[in-house]
Amino acid sequence: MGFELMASMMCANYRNLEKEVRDLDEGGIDSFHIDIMDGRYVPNYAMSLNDLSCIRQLTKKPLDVHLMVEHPNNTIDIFIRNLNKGDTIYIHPEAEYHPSTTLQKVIDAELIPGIAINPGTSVETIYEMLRIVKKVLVMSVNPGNAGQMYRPYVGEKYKKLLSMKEDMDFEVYWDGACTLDRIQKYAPMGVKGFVLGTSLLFGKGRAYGDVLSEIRNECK
Ligand code: S6P
Ligand code: MG
Repeated sequence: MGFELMASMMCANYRNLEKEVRDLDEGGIDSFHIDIMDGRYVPNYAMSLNDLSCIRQLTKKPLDVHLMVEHPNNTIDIFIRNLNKGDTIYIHPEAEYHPSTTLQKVIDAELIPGIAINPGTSVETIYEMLRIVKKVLVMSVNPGNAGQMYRPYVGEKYKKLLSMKEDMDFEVYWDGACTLDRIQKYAPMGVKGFVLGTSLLFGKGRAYGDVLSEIRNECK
């Protein structure tokens, strides 16, 4: 079963970020998930542009940038300049007046365009954008923090999006409270990738490579 595992870097040990990136890279992570917040769209500040740029230099693997900011159109160029072709930028469509304009900038820069949708955002409200984006990051927790409570009602939204992805040409990704049993349930249904945070990967006192191998073995 082919699915991707992404590391939520806001959960990493910042006392030695370089070692964290190298351990994850060598341990077999597929990409690095970078949560950028502005203290307005969500009530928190997580990673900075400097963190992003540092990680971009430390690994050849793709970055997955999740912008939880108001009006991403105002600052998206800065992020684009610090990324490589093949990296992804997700915006939250309700955070911008004309999200399709912002997504077009991502497409024009030959990055991968994505939208992130909150537990309370319905598929109907983002329907047209599904034709523009390549990735849909479904939040299964309310955005802004790691270690948040899983919102079980998102299960129906995953099913709905999975039933539309072939026709509309996008993939579905999971962000928030990702546990082994949820990968075991949703990867066979077609969820393409999972963001791993405190629920499964970080702060466990275990080598990242061991955890990642175990997930892949248990979800064959
Ligand atoms: C939340 C953020 C996420 C979390 C990640 C944490 O606003 O977008 O990427 O960092 O999901 O995972 P966990 O397992 O601690 O919920
Ligand atoms: Mg995220």
